[in-house]
Amino acid sequence: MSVLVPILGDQLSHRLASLQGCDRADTVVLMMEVAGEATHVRHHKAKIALIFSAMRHFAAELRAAGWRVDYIDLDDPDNAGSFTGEMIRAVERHAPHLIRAVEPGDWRVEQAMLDWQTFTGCPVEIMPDSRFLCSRDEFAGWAAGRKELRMEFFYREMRRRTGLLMDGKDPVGGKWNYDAENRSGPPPGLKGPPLPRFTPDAVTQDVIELVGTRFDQHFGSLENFNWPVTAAEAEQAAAAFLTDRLPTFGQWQDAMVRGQDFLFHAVLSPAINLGLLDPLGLCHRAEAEYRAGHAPLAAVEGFIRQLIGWREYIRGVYWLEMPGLAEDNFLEAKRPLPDFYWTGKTDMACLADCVRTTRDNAYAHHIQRLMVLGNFALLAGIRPQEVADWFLVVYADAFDWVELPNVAGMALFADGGRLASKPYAASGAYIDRMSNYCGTCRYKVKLKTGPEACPFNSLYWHFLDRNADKLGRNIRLANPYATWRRMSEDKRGEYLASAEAFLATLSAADPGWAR
Ligand code: FAD
Ligand code: DLZ
Ligand code: SF4
Repeated sequence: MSVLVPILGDQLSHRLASLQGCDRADTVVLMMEVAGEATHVRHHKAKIALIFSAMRHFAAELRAAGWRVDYIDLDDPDNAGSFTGEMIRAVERHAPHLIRAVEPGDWRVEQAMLDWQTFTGCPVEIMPDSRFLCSRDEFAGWAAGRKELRMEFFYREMRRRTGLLMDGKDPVGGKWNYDAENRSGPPPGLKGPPLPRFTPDAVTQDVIELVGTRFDQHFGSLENFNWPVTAAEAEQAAAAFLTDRLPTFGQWQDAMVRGQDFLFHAVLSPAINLGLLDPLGLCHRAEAEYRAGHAPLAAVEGFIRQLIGWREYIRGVYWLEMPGLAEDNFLEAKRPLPDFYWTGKTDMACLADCVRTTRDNAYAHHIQRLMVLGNFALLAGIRPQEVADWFLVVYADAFDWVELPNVAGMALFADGGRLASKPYAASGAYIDRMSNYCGTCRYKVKLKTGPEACPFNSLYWHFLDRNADKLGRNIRLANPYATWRRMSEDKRGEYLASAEAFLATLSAADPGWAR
């Protein structure tokens, strides 16, 4: 009689709840490379390579630590191609008395897990994922009775709970949030320090070859593969961030520079989401940098807010709002995703650069995702489900629990404002202020209408106008709506006609890129 412990590709932590208290002699750890996970949406090649390589390295570490690991390769001729199919086969091989799993990061996978007992005939225990600070139940308790879920209030509770950046009951420095100090546009020549290099070892090279062959039609490049694939490599990446980039992380957090793909960002989200890095440990180390005088408070608070605030909050929202969140479309957006999201072929320099870094690195930083790629989809009225598929495919850090609330809630307002108090809609002026994109663009950011004008400018007003019945009473949009109403009818007509003319030039993407 043994316990079967399945470990999924984003559960690669030695402290995983399901391993705790298990007797190594009596436990079989099951790890499964299954085509169904790579193709339910057609993930970026580098993301699949990262996950398979990290899984293979983690299996080797478990074996070295004395665990018995049953590892199913993608190329195994008997591979069933799905988690459930592999669970059935594993129960036949090992005849366990219990399957002990940790809740997955995807509602779809949890639905499958809930059926494992029926399909295998073996009892299934699903444990909370203790790698998060706030459990699903705790978040639901916090959210109960609140009409709007604001991250800021949740974050303060997390600060109190963890004691991070606290002086007794008060926040260090007297303020909870230093976001206002983290919004500088880039000066000419702004460059981030180089990222540490992780030369692919034999395991990673094998996986890169496998992915290049099996998933050659998927989006994205494998050429620049430079992700940490073990906890030790992730630790090197974290150490480099804390010394080289954290001190300036805050100031340039919202800046975008053409060709500068990482600037001062952590570039740690894939490692954190896979389980190779402990987010709370990172926060303590960031706080230590502040206390030692190596990094300013605004930068450290900003970083800690992302991890114990945004990351935990986003996960809570996902489980609270699923499965409805996946179908939400408050603004009734219907336009298909434009093909340039896949090809990068657009005259809009900002979008072209964001798609390029996405294709080359399976990475774009937060403001590129929110204020360029997301903002365009919001203003142009792209169907949220197509946008969410795109975001889930293209980023190495994208898992449903974190991608979907960020896309549907934060970027597209598809949840009608449960997550954000107003849509993150912006015209070209914002992108111009925060980037050096506009100088190289064939469109003119200062022009408001006409074929030479930046499309974001007319799309912004088109968005407000067509959604006036849904957004017109939002107090945070009172100023832009007042400005819109003050414009002459001719001016408004010019904006709307310009936007319509631009929208008519968009060609729809082949949906086969995503599914
Ligand atoms: P940094 O900017 O250096 O931030 C530090 C860490 O904070 C990140 O590593 C991440 O773990 C955490 N973090 C910051 N913001 C968020 C957030 N909004 N939600 C959750 N965690 C956050 N993040 C993902 O991990 N996976 C996704 O699929 C994803 N999709 C996104 C889609 C959209 C439309 C938007 C606007 C944001 C999305 N994010 C996603 C959040 C954020 O953009 C990424 O976490 C960040 O860009 C990762 O890069 P980094 O490690 O350099 O982060
Ligand atoms: C994303 C992904 C991919 C591409 N492949 C696998 C896999 O073969 N085996 C595995 O265990 N996990 C994989 N994953 C990650 C899962 O999709 C992820 O664990 C679930 O979506 C839950 O977050
Ligand atoms: Fe983007 Fe408009 Fe600037 Fe061109 S002018 S880079 S489209 S914001």
